Amino acid sequence: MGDEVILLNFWLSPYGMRVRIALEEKGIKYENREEDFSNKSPLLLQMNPVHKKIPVLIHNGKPICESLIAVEYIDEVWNDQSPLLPSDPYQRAQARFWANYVDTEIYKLAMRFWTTEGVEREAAGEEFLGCLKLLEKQLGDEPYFGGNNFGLVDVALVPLFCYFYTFSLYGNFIKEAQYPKIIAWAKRCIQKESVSKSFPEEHKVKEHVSQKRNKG
Ligand SMILES: N[C@@H](CCC(=O)N[C@@H](CS)C(=O)NCC(=O)O)C(=O)O
Repeated sequence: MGDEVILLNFWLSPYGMRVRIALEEKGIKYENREEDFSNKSPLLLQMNPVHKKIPVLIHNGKPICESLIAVEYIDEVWNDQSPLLPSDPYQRAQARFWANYVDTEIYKLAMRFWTTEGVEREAAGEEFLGCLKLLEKQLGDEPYFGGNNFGLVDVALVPLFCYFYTFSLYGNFIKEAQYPKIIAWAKRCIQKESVSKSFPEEHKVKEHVSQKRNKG
C-alpha cells in the first residue's frame, strides 16, 4: 500500500506553498484540501489543535504542523531523491539558521508591510529591503542558498518572491538593479517545475488583492 499524503492548505498561503514545493521536489502524490478560515474543518481543528492553522501535512493519518518542520519531515522520509538539506551537520545547521531567519525576520516584515499603512508600512518596507540585502550577501555567487542544490532556505524564501517580484504586486518594490543576485536567484527558482506548479494563479491573486484593497 502506498503512502496517504494530505495537505490542509489555503491557496494563497506562502507557508502552504513551501510544503507543496517540497512535495513536488520529491515527486510525491498528495491530496490538497482547501480550508475556509471562517469555517475551519473539524479535521484541521483535530490535526492542529494548538495553532489551528494551515498548512498541515497529514502522512498516513499523522499530522505534521508548521511549514518548515513539514519540509524537513518530507526531506527525511523521502530521502531517496532531491535532498533539501545537506548531509554535513554544520551545513545543515547553517541552512536551518537561514531558514529560521527568513521565517522570523523576512516573513514578519512582509506581514507588517501587507497589513499596515503610511509610515509604519514604509518602515516595514525599508527594514524588509535591509534584510534582503543581507540575504543577497549570504547567497553570494551561488545559484541557490544551498550552493548548487535547491534546498531548505530556497523553499522557505521563494513563495514571498512570488508575491513581491514575480507577480509585481507592489510595483517595482524590489529593484533589479539593487538586488541583481537575489532576482537572478528568484528567476532560477521559478524555472523549476516544483516551484511554478506550487504558485497560485497570478490573475486569482491579483483579483484577491484588489478586492481586499477596495474593501479598505
Ligand atoms: N508558522 C506557521 C504559519 C502558518 C500560518 O500563519 N498560516 C495562516 C495562513 S497563511 C493560517 O492558517 N491562518 C488562519 C488563522 O490564523 O486563523 C507555518 O510556518 O506553518
